[in-house]
Formats: sequence, C-alpha cells, structure tokens
Amino acid sequence: MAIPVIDFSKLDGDERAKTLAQIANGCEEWGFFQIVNHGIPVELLERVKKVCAECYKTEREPLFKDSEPVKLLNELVESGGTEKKLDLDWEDVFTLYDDNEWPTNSAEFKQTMKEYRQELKKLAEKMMEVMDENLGLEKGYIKRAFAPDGQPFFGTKVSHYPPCPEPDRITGLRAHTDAGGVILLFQDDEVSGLQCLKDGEWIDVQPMSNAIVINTGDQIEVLSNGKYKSAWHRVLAKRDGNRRSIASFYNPSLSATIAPAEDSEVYPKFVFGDYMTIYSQQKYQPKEPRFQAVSAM
Ligand SMILES: O=C(O)CCC(=O)C(=O)O
Ligand SMILES: [Fe+2]
Repeated sequence: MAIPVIDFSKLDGDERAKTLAQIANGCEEWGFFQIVNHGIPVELLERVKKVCAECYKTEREPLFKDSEPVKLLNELVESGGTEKKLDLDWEDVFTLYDDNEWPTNSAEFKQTMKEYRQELKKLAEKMMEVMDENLGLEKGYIKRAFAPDGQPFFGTKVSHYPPCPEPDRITGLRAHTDAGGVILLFQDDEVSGLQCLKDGEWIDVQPMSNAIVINTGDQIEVLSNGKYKSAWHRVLAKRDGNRRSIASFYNPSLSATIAPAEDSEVYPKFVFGDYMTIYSQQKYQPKEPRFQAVSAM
C-alpha cells in the first residue's frame, strides 16, 4: 500500500472535480498524500537540494558528530545496555522563519531558501483553498481563521537524518501528529524512512522525485470537526544514507483563536499559542489529552 499521488495541475482543467475528490480522499482517509505538477519549478527544487546538502556538509555535520544523540547512543552501546530504545531523535535540524537568524552565511542558501519559502507559502494557501471547497467552507476560510491579523506562522524545518550505526536503538524522529495546519514536505528522492500510520499499520511515504508530500496537523482536525484527522507519522533511523527532508509548516498565528467551523461536541475552542505550550511538553503523546488540556485553560 502506498499513499495517494495526485496530479495537482489537473485542478485547472476538465478533471477538476475528480482531482478535488482525490484530495478529499487523501485528507479524509489518509491525512497524507503526495502532489506532483504542483507548479514549483524543478530548477528551484534542484537548487534547494544543492544548498541544503552543502550547508549540511560544511556546517552541520561537524556539529552532529558532537551532538547529544551521538553521545548517548555511543554510551548505550559501550555500556552494553539492554535498554531497547533511546527516547531521542537521530536528526540534525534547524528551522527558518521570516525573521530568524540564518544558520549559514551562504548568500546562495539565503536567496534560494527565501525564494523556496515564498513559493511554498503560496502553494499552502492554494491547498487550503482546495480544503475550503472540499469542506463546504467559504473560499479563504482557513486562511482567515489561521491569521485574522494576516500573519500566519510559517516555518521551514530543514532536517537531515544521518546514517545511524544502531537503527534499532533510536528513531530518526519519534512518532507524533503535527500541531499546526498544513505541512508541505520536500523529502529525499532516494533515502526512505518516513512512515505514516493508516488503520493501525505503518506505511512508507515512498520517495518520489520532485513531489511534495502534504499532511494535515491538529488545527485542521479541529477546524474540520474531525473530518480531516491529523495522522501519526515517524521517521526511522537508517544504517545507510543521509536522508534530507524540508518540511514547511503553515500554522495559525500564535494569537489566533481556533475552533471547529461548525458546532462541535468533540473539539474545543482555544488560542493556538496555548495549544503550542501544551504541545511542546506532549508532542510525542496522543493529541486527545492536548485538546482536553487546552479547553481547560
Ligand atoms: O522529516 C520528515 O520527513 C518528517 C518531519 C516531521 O514529521 C516533522 O518535522 O514534524
Ligand atoms: Fe511531523
């Protein structure tokens, strides 16, 4: 079984209705799907791959060698410990925001990632309009709900999952659902590792050149009143290959009030910043207690 692959360009032609239905199915049944022909130039994607690989090699790899997961995994192996898994991620990561300090001085990295983030933000908004339509909401509903002040929280997380000598003793990224709205992931063409949970089974999110993986977070679950459930996912550590993944998060602004678009007995109304406070303590746990905790605030 593989997650759905959808030709996004077909939204603009005779096959619009069919494509809308495919996206609705991806949202309702999977919470994860891949889009191709999404309009992001391949040339730009190639540059993104290049600058991220260079940044990793020159600036990140030396740091990863001295990082906590490497140290703790070494200690575990040396101690002959029988503890099965470390409660830690085998991941090198940094996140770009509109106003953050760049992790590197490379002008090419900055220019490329700035361009990429602008394109991805537009793609996220297009996808949100498709969700509006599929959910029977007014065009622009999700965008306005996320950012009444016009300032959504848009971050781009650049990750590498380096080769791991003991892939059974640590996870690349522990299982979780995403806190926010719509997530657009540009993952490695070759090295696999990302899996999503579907009907109790872990399914590989198959690497595919130039595709963008879409998944929905907890806030889309709330807005859609549970029609679009945020799916659990994780990244396995691998003995070989250095997996790249670039995840862009289109989230509500921290001050936005999030509530189901229709009356709901299941989902609460809350301020997104309060949700994030709870999420930061409970990311790797089920979401339901988070909804309960935030409704009590
Ligand atoms: O690296 C990946 O493929 C997934 C990343 C992810 O799930 C996350 O950052 O929330
Ligand atoms: Fe995630």
